[in-house]
Amino acid sequence: MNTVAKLALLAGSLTFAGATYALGQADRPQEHPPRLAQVVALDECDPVTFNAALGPDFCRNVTLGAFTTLTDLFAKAAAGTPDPGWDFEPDTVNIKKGTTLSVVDQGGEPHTFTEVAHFGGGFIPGLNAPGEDVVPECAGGFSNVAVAKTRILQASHVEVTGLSKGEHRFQCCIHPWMRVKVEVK
Ligand SMILES: [Cu+2]
Repeated sequence: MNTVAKLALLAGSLTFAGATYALGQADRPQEHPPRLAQVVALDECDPVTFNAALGPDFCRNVTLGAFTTLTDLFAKAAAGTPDPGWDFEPDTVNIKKGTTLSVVDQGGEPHTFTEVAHFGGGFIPGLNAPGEDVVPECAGGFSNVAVAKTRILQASHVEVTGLSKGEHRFQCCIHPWMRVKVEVK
């Protein structure tokens, strides 16, 4: 084979390889859909009052002037009208089995993303709705390893995998009005 023929053959196989690669890329979204769903935890903690009571750096300044003081947060919860600035978004997630749930804390303070059989109160009685008791999954607070493992710190995330088909409920064990329903199909 002369050099020209070898080069032509090489060029042909490179083109073929390139085409195969491109086809593989194009096919990927259908064959392997992105199995990741994101949930965001939000809050509007006031660094001055939170940190005075709970320690330096407990609440970090992330919102732009939209703060709720620690006293107001408790007062609103006790009145049965908890602060909507403390929130998981979205409230409902529909996923296929095998999807990883990534929960990121974009708020200023820690939260938990804890699976519960039934929504209810958290482990800080003063933040629960009137008459609401702590749910078993939140009992003991962070001294309970099972609860501590579901904690999400500021600017970090947790990943929830292996969810079975059906409906799952997650809530924050600190701010129990932060709730998410996950439907797995
Ligand atoms: Cu929370």
